Amino acid sequence: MKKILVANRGEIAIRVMKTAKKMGIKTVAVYSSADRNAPHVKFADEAVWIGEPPSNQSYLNGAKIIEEAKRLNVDAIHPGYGFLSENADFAEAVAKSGIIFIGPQSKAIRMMGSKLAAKEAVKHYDIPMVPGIDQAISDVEKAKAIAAEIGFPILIKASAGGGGKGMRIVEREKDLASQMERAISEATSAFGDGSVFIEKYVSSPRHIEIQIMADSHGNVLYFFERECSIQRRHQKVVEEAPSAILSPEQREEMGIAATKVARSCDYLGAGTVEFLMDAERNFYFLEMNTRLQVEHPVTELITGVDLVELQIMVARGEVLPMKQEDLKIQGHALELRVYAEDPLTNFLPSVGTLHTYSLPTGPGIRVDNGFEEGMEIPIYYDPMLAKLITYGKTREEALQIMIKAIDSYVVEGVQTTLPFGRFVFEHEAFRSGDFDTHFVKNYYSPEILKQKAEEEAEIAALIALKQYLADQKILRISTN
Ligand code: MV4
Repeated sequence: MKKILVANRGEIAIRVMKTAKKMGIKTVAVYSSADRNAPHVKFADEAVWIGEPPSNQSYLNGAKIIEEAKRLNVDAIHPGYGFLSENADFAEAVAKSGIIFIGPQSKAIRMMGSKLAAKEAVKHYDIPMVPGIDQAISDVEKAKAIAAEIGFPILIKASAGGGGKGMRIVEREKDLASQMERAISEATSAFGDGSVFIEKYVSSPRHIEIQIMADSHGNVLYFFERECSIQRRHQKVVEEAPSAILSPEQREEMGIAATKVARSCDYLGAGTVEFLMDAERNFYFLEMNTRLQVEHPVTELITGVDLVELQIMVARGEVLPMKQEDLKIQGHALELRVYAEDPLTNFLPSVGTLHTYSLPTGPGIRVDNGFEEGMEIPIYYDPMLAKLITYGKTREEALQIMIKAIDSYVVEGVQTTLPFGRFVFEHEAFRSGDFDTHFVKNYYSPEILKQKAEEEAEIAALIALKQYLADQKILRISTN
């Protein structure tokens, strides 16, 4: 493998290229007209224009990307996350064109992309699942019977959905018919597939996911968990590894369950198996994400592995270079997603130019960044600027480093989620580890941040006044 094309942009494109360079592999960037001068383009050995700014004319145009890859004699394509990363047709087209897709086979992507097919696949592997059904349902009377059996509240989910799209909570039987009708029509228009199914609704879950890696020789390893419960509207904001609440026994149990999910679909490469954990700490398989995830760095920091390097190795057909017993958790890592969004206006995208953009540095700080000072933030794509990741020997140390790093991360020109991150990391519920997926809804309001900003401004004013008065004294003494 001499040359890799990265079919993505921003921080993840740079992240992948860094490892390729380290391995002596040449890199090709792709870019839209909005990204001509973007850092990922400058970072690559070669760069190729693939279309107009809207994603469907550029970063989602698989045919164009494959055409350019062939023209440039590329050996492999890394899809990053988002865009084409979980598009089974793209993975298949890449393979058909004689280029290595750095990821699982299209069959595994397709299977795990359907929640019902995934349930079917793992059925015989003894994986804990939320009580519910594993068949599409459209008959309301049947649905009522099932709901009565598992007990309200129930959750209607779209088989083709993901990230919370097409989900509906039903509290009572009288709402079931109308909610089911809506769920089916929503799923049909959003995914072109109206299949829905029913699960018991787990009311205050934690979201804990396991990183796995599989080679083509039958080896599947787990790289422990990431806790991703701090999210808003299915958008993760803060992640950490390890989870503050898992016991070593449960960690192993979930790890083994995750490797079984990977085996159930003949998985290859990096994948993430998502679990829900209820208040009694029972865990249930939710779905599998067949890509390298945004939050993979926290796993890299606590295990000392380069997940992209492993992806490339197994894509080349090599055997995973370690055994499960070689993997140990060391220390604690936290990640904050830095979005150009305004936490004071319900996280509206904050468009504009990065007049000042200065990243924190120092021991225990890693910033996976895709932007630079002076750049305008394109409106066409996800507004994530960077990921601020900190590492410490303990959770407490990682937290202290994180708060300092947030304070020395300087962004002027746009609003970001940095102050929101500070709010999370300073919150007692987060610090104690006692939180669930409702953290943001339960504890956050813009007023809290506003109040904090005012208090800080007041303190700053008092310090300035004190200094002024002190200076006056000195001046008087020296001029007398
Ligand atoms: C659930 C659930 C409660 N009960 N399933 C959200 C996205 C998708 N991956 C599945 N999700 C959920 N499934 C049952 N049976 C609650 C969620 C959920 C959630 C899960 C993980 C992280 C954040 C979440 C926020 C709201 C709902």
